[in-house]
Amino acid sequence: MILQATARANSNIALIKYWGKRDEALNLPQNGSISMTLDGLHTTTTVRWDDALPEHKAFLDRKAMEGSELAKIGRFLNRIKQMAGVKGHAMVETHNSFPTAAGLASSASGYAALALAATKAAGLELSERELSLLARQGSGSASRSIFGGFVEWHRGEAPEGSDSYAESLLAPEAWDLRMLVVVLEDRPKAVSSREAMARTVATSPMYPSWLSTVEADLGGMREAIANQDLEAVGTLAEANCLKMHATMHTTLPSVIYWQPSTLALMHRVQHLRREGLPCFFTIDAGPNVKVLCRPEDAAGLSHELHAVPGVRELIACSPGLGASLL
Ligand code: 2P0
Repeated sequence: MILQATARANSNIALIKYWGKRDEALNLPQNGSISMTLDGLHTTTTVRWDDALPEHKAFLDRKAMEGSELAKIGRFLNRIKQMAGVKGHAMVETHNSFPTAAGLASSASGYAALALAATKAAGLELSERELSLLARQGSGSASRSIFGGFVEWHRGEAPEGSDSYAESLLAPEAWDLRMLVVVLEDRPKAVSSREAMARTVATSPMYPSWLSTVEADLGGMREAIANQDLEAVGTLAEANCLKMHATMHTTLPSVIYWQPSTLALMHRVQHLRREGLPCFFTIDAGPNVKVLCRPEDAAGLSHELHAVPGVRELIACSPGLGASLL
């Protein structure tokens, strides 16, 4: 018997970051996080469960996946196989709408699309909350990509993770703003975000400060999103991002994802803001910079940021939809 389904999920960018795990196997976070799901940066995944397949196979943009990446997908698929009681193995074909080499996070959209396609193909009808719990086990940030618009992933307390799932804070159509994803010239990441998080928790003297202030950041961000207040969202997001990077700059050995062009963009954004343009940056575990602004400022700001040396590509994203079947 052959069972097949296709799903699509958008990527997301955290405004209050997920940084540090309390359980590495279950991807349970040390702190809650809040994100915006991005329209236009998506992963489309088809899963086919096939009795005759002797092992799981996965292709990313037509290239066979192998090694630790395939093993990780295999563990995720085995969990679904067990839940659904399906026989055989899965054939996974996945495509990103953005170049994987651009250094944009694809694990969030990837595991959200995979969770939906693989469970649907296996005959399971999971709620959004159940999908979020499942996607989290593939990649923490994927728990948020199940939902559209503005999303909070709860830290939870339960040791087995049953209360660590994401929920919608504000629907994508409720508030129109832009996140400009500025892609910089890049080389392969020296340290994975997984490793950087673990190192931070283990060695950064700044990490306790991160944990002691993140609840206040989450509360402020919830309120700022409810009020649709760009100034408040942007100010908090920029400060939270800098605080996260301060924890990783102070690990042993330190992790510095910024390139000279990253810093140039940070200065440019702050300079434009001083001149009266409401724009705010956030940066994840890599050199690329994301800039929040009003829709009416997006074209002019894109033009300004493109002029910064080292900028390779700029993608303007609106709040996007949650994961869906195709
Ligand atoms: C985030 N990042 O909240 C934070 C901010 C990077 C910086 O989630 O190990 O791929 O798969 O749970 O979700 C990137 O880490 O990590 C991330 P795993 P993930 O978006």
